[in-house]
Amino acid sequence: MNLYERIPNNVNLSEDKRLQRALEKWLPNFLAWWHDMGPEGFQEKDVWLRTAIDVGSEGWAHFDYVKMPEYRWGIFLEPAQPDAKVGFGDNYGAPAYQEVPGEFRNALRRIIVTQGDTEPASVEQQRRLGATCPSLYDLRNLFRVNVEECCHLWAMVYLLHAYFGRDGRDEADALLERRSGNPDKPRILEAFNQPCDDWLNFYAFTMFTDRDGKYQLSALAESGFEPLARTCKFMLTEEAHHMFVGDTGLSRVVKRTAQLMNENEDVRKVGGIPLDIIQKYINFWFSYSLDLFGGEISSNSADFFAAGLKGRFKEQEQYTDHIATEGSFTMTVVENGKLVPREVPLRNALNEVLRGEYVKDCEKGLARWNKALADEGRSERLFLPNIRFHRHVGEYAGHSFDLEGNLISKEEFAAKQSEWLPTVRDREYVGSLMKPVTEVGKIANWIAPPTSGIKGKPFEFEYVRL
Ligand code: BYC
Repeated sequence: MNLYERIPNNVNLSEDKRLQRALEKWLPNFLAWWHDMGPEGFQEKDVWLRTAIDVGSEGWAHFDYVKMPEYRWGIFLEPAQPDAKVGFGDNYGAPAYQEVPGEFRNALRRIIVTQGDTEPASVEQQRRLGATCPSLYDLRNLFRVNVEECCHLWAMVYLLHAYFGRDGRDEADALLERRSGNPDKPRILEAFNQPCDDWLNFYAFTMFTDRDGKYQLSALAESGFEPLARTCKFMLTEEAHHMFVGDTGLSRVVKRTAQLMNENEDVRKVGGIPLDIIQKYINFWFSYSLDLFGGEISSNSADFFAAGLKGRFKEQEQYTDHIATEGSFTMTVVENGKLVPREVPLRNALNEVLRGEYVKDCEKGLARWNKALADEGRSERLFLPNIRFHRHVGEYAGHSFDLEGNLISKEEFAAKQSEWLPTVRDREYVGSLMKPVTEVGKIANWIAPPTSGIKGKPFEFEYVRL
């Protein structure tokens, strides 16, 4: 198999025999996984996708009809910076690591495996959504997200194959063996084991969970391990579209709900998604996505920073002190049944620092959706729950909080849960609206059309040829 000719790349694959051999073994397993766990149906259909054929802006923004199994998954790294340095931590200013430093090998592999695991997990979560698409435009966006997540999987597999030898190859195989939501072999992070089986879930997932991706990748794009930094910089260019799908998708749902409420206050009677259900989906995905940043107080985050492996969001742009041994961070913790402030050495609080950046970004989305409500003349507003609400990882896990972040009893939480988080009936109602609309230019009743199409094409374009 002349493999490297089929794989667009800028990592000299044609000259790297060892990498070629590793990929030759992995590629058929990947295609088998895609066949079993990738999007259900539509595999033989032409989808108007963007295929990266080169890192230059011309090359990675190439749009055309492609059948998904023929999509040219590639391996791209941002061009190397001459004289790159470790940008933070104990080795600040030393030459960037071009190979894996022995003492950080396990930590680095763990970060790469965790990142890599999320990519196929999300495709597994979304695999049945095609059957209920609200429009061809949305169907195409779903498939673009799916194939690009696989590019990100490839990127992590490249790092494992190229830099970690035997155990890297084993980890790359395991990325195709775990399964989202499978109790015997679950995905590593919990948000990636949650069902994402209707389009409201999909928009909330791409808004909130993909946005965690933006912050994690940004932190890794600062890494002193240069191949990782360069890979993540390239991946970030694709992440923006995924968040766009979620942010504008939710905005369109909110807009349509507001329009339908203006017709009939009980939107269920006119086939809309009630605002209280939208709020519950926000509460669910925001809280699960907050967990993805890890514990508030974390020795792992301190070790990753000290080693120069994982920085802060925009480490170079936003900070002047790249050592961070001096400062402290005050956070709220639970002590003897009360919320109290605790001062934590800055390096141990870096998960929380990154989470804070993420929350600020999410708030901008909420402002946009509330503007959509205001534009339709509605006075109702959506909001983000407090960061302590419904957490399963870190300081707040094991305690119960209301939406404002007040500590409450388990019993109080249980009594209120159905008002705060999607119930089976809510999910069934949303599910009942999910009927496929596949006629060119048509859209489901529960969502507004987008304000424009993709890459200069109108909404009324045959984004998927059925
Ligand atoms: N679920 O010190 P701690 C994306 C574990 S999304 C389950 O608090 P740390 C995408 C942790 O493993 C971005 N377990 O946390 C989005 C540790 O276990 P051990 C993905 C969890 O390590 C949409 C223990 O708890 N990228 O790209 O500082 C579609 C204590 O750990 C969870 C990354 O995550 C959880 N949520 O931070 C497609 C970047 N959280 O060692 C793609 C790489 C923590 O005690 N990952 N644990 O057994 C990391 O940098 C870190 O591993 C984490 C955790 C930020 C995830």
